[in-house]
Amino acid sequence: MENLDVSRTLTELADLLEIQGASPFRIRAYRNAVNTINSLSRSLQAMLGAGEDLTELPAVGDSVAKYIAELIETGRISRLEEVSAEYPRSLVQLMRLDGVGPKKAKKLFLDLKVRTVDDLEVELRAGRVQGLDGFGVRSADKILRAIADHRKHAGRFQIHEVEKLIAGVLEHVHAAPGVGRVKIAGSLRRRKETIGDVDIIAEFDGDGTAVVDHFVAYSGAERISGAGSTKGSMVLHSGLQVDLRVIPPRSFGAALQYFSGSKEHNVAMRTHAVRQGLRVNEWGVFRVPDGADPASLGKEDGERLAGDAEEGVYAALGMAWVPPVLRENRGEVEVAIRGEPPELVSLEDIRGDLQMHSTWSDGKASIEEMARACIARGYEYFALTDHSQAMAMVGGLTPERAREQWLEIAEVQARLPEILILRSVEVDILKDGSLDLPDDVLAELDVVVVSVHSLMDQDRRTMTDRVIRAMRHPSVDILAHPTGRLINRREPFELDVEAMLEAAAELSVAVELNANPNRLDLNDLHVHRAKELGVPVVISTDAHSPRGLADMRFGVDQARRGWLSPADVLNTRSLAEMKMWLGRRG
Ligand code: DGT
Ligand code: CA
Ligand code: CA
Ligand code: ZN
Repeated sequence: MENLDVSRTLTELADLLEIQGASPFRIRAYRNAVNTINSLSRSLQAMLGAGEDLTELPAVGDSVAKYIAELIETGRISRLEEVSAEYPRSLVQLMRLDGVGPKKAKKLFLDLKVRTVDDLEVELRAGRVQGLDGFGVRSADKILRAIADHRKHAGRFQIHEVEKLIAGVLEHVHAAPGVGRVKIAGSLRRRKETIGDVDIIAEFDGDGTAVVDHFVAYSGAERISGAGSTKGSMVLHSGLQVDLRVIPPRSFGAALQYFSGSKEHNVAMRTHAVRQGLRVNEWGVFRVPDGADPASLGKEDGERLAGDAEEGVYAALGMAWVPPVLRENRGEVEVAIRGEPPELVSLEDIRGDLQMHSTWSDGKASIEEMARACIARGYEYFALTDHSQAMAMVGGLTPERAREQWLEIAEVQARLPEILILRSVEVDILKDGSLDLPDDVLAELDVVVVSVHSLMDQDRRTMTDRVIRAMRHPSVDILAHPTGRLINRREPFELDVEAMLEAAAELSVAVELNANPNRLDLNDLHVHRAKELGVPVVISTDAHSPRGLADMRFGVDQARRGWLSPADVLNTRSLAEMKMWLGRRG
């Protein structure tokens, strides 16, 4: 069992207890334990196996430690089953809908016997929810929209979750006797923000039955959905499906290419092959014999031109190798045929991070801790962007506190000359597009980052005008998480991204690609458009702890999917160049 399975189950328990109305302290304790588990680098199962005492972990008390042990040993938590006898587990999905929450989920269950999202939709459409205390027509509409979003996302996992769930599987596949190369294919290799299922290919010479049997014997499998001599599929405890294909060495590269997709990329490749009298499939690239009807050929008929290595597959078709992040049929096939693959930004190009929080607002680490973590990552500069006063519940900075913070920044800066700390604030864009700090404070910041955190349900026109008005303020440098989406949880708000980007180009404002894997906002298509319009993109982590700084790679992957080169990304610039950009308005 993976740590993520444990933390998901504990979260479910905490959610159900919250619906039941248990002590907020107990619920808080479980959620804190979940945070600890999520940041653990070692496997809980291995720690228990080695006889370690889990209560030595931060925020893990006796009862949580017992639950973890029970879950890992038996696959269940009896306390969770007790609570779910009273409040069904399906209510957790309900309470996670935007506009519902634990109290309303409880009320819906007690008053209308709503147990599932489907039940809720029926009741909403029948107009029976609208009359309940605490629900109005407006909130009913909002919940209906949330249900539609929920359906759209159901079953897809976020990339950072998948990485955690799959690490053990890969190790397991590598350990299968006689297996050679093992590679991840599919959407995970293309670094998509969400993953439907994981595709793995393993090289093996001969009948693959034993390899497949080994694969599906994985301890983390909840059930096996298929096992044969070339292919196996299993579903992990989390619900994530993993497919394995066993491939002979001569076809390994072709299979890697085929199963990496996307389907649309493959279709375009195949069309290009046919034009040249060639055939490409998961077995290799073959020359179609003169006069042969391609439809009647066996899978490996014709002269084999490539197959063992992926580079060879592209080369045989007269194409440059295409980085997997580009394989979405968005022009990459044509570019590869011309032999001009675009230069893509990489993690090593990043020289600073322009959004992060400290304990001055909702961050968990001090300014100095964040600065040292940035130094450890080799950065030349970073911007400290605590929230502004409108975010009162997280201690957003008033003008007075901003000035106090500058004193601490100066102290830390004096101790750490190896990095430049840029004074900044993530300033709220208020209802009408005005900014949440007075002009004199904004003028004294090195970087002004602005973003929307309130009234996210404004109509398109109002929201677009609001954001563009904020960008017109002469102090503004960066628009952060421009669409406000939370992947699988909250849709982007109504914003005309095209109009926003045109304004950014005109006003010389940069746009953020927020690297937090829950956001990835702007997305790949948006940053591609920013590049076309000449708008600089900043890849920022929005870290709330030193660990959050490591999310940079997710942002870089999304930027690569948007074809960004180092020159398109603002924070690849050296300190001197960055200072020049910040002083661009004279
Ligand atoms: P996912 O799993 O929904 O996140 O997306 P993928 O891209 O991983 O899709 P998946 O798992 O259904 O299939 C893996 C790859 O196999 C896919 O990217 C391309 C290839 N593939 C699957 N079905 C077809 C097909 O009908 N035609 C072609 N040309 N390729 C296919
Ligand atoms: Ca897949
Ligand atoms: Ca698949
Ligand atoms: Zn924010």
